[in-house]
Amino acid sequence: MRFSTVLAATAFAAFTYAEEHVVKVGANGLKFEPSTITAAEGDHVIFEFYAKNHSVAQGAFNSPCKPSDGGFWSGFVPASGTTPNETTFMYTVANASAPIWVYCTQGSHCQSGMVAAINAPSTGNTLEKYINGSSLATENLSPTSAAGEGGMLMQGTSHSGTPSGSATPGASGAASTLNNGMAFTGLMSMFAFLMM
Ligand SMILES: *[C@@H]1O[C@H](CO)[C@@H](O)[C@H](O)[C@H]1NC(C)=O
Ligand SMILES: *[C@@H]1O[C@H](CO)[C@@H](O)[C@H](O)[C@H]1NC(C)=O
Ligand SMILES: *[C@@H]1O[C@H](CO)[C@@H](O)[C@H](O)[C@H]1NC(C)=O
Ligand SMILES: *[C@@H]1O[C@H](CO)[C@@H](O)[C@H](O)[C@H]1NC(C)=O
Ligand SMILES: [Cu+2]
Repeated sequence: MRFSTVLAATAFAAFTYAEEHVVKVGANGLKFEPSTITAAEGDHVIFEFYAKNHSVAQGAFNSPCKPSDGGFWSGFVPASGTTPNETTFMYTVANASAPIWVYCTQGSHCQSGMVAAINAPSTGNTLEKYINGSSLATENLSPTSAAGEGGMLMQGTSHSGTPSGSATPGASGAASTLNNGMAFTGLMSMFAFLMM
C-alpha cells in the first residue's frame, strides 16, 4: 500500500469513528433528553440549551448537585422561545469506562431531577440512585471555573463548523481540534491518492 493510502484510511477511520450525541437541556421541562447517554471514547456529547436558563456541570456520584474537582462546566446558557441558544457545549468522552454524572446548577433544578449520566452502570451506582441522591441535596452549586472548562463552547451542534470566537478549548476541546485536524489530513490525503 502506498503511504498516502494508509494515511488516508487511518485518518478517515478516526474521523468516522467519533459519534455525536445531542442532549437537549430543558426542552421539555426540567430534564436532560436523553438522560442516559452511552458513548465511546472520543465521542462528542453536545448539549443544546433551551428556555429558560440552564447549565450543565459535571458532578461526582457521591456528592450530587456539587461540582467535581476538574469537572466540566458550560456556564449558564439562557434561551427564550422554543429554539435553543445557538451556543452549545461539547464534551469529548475521554474514558468510556468511567461514568460521567451531570446536573443543571440553576435554582433547584438538580434536586428536581435535572441530572443525567454518560455511561452509567446498570447496577450499583445507577442513574436512578443518583437521581434519588440529588433529590435530597441541600444545595445546588455551580463550579467556580470559567464557562467552557473541560469542554468546548461552540456555535451550533456540528463540531466540523467553525468554532466561535469565544470557544474555550479545554483538555477535550484540544482532542476535538485534533479530530478535525485528522479529518482534514484524511481528506487531503485522499485527494493526494486520487491524483496519483
Ligand atoms: C441565568 O442564571 C444565572 C444564575 O442564576 C444568572 O446569574 C444569570 O443572570 C441568568 N441569566 C439570565 C439571562 O437570566
Ligand atoms: C446564549 O448564551 C450566551 C451564553 O453562552 C448568552 O450570552 C447569550 O445572551 C444567549 N443568547 C440568547 C439569545 O439568549
Ligand atoms: C478509566 O476509568 C476506569 C474506571 O474509573 C479506571 O479504572 C481507569 O483507570 C481509567 N483509565 C484511564 C486511562 O484513566
Ligand atoms: C429511589 O427512590 C424511590 C422512591 O423513594 C424508590 O422507590 C427507589 O427504590 C429508589 N431507587 C434506588 C435505586 O435507590
Ligand atoms: Cu436547569
